Amino acid sequence: MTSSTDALTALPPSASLLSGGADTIVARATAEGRGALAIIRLSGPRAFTVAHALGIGTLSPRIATRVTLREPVNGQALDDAIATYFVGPHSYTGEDVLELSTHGGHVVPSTVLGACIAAGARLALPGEFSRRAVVNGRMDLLQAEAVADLIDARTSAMQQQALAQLDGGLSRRFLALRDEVILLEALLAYDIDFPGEDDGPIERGRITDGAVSLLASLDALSATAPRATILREGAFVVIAGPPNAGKSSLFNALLGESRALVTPIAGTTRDAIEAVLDRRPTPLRFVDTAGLRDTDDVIEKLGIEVSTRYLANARVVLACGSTVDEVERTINAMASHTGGAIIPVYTKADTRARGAEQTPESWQTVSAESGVGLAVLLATIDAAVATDTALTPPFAETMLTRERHRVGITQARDEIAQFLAGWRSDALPATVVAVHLQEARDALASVVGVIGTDDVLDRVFREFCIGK
Ligand SMILES: Nc1nc2c(ncn2[C@@H]2O[C@H](COP(=O)(O)OP(=O)(O)OP(=O)(O)O)[C@@H](O)[C@H]2O)c(=O)[nH]1
Ligand SMILES: [Mg+2]
Repeated sequence: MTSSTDALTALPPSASLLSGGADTIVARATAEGRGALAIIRLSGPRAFTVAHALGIGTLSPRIATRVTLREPVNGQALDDAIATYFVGPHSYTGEDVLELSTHGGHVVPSTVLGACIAAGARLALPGEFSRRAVVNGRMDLLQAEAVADLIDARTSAMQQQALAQLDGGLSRRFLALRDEVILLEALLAYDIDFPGEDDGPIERGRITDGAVSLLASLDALSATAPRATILREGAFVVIAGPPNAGKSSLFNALLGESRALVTPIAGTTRDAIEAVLDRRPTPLRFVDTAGLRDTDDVIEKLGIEVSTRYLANARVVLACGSTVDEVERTINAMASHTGGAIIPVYTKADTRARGAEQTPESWQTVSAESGVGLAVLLATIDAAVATDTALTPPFAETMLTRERHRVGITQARDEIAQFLAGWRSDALPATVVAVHLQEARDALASVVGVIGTDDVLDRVFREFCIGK
């Protein structure tokens, strides 16, 4: 994907930063580099005029058509390509959209892109296609973020989460909460219309109950945020133990690739190395750490400090050792450093004759060399993560995936709490406490993008890549 700085410098000074303007944007939607095909996407009122300038004749909407693309000034052939035309509003952006599937590589896509610009289009800003889709009501802001998440997904759990959000799951949840606020406002309106009537149409308790239950719903949604982070980044599984215990070897074997340096020299790993294993339902983020021991070596000391910090965030600790004594000492050393589950791991099984040392049933015996015990160890880690109460609630379709969502919920929550305090004390007129309900409603609506300001859109789409 192109970096945003190139696009910004290529932007003509007159171009509107807001979408929905009269200009037609173009971008390469596929990644740069060698590949079979590239997609160049255009959106805006001049999309078809640009197509015409490139030598494309009549296109039927939504029918992929083989075309010869030509340089607009000298008519030189640029590519044998496929063009598909979508007439607005029935397109991704809601505008007229032209998609050109060209041959991939470096030269063809960039000359076609250049031809589109020569024919009157301008290079799109990051996320500008999706921004236009939001402004034109084709999707809401949460769905646009889901598009970005789907593209950026590193784990299949994140993929599933993003698809659910794209389908509108999170939007519906936010809008349902907003509707609860609107209901409270309606109930309060009765009270405003019939002030001081003891037997007014609405019992005071009904409004109180509604606000209390709304607070609980907001808290429940807030509580999903850490879980979403784990789905995106993986649950921390820290591999700990004395130097030379075989931690880096185990790390490499579990990930199926040589990521960490392995040597017979104790103290090889100085800095923590992380890598994600895409497990379902919860991805695991393994951390290989420096061996824990007392040392005077400054660099090794720093490494051990880092290990200790990782331990604090660990959901699972693999307490490794190549002797029973080492494993036991590791377990004891871990207990005070972590709140995660500790799984004792007896390493280098291939080096010992069967039954040479008796180990408790609950220990895992593994060999990074032969692969013995790795599958069982992984299943044991999955089970520990599945029963980890710190990771509840479990996977839900609606989770807060960004800080922006959490901030919106927190604002709404604060306003409802202030409303409730004012309403309970009965010290303020209903019209005054009602302002808090309006604020709560607006906070929830702006997360979905039902009401949006340009700076909210700017902040969201800045993170997108070009062509999206
Ligand atoms: N035979 C055998 N040797 C192993 C196994 N795992 C590790 N080793 C050897 O043990 C030595 C230390 O392995 P590492 O994986 O570097 O150990 P470590 O715990 O990461 O060590 P530090 O980073 O120094 O703390 C290396 O020579 C490995 O080849 C195993 O399963 N079987
Ligand atoms: Mg190591």
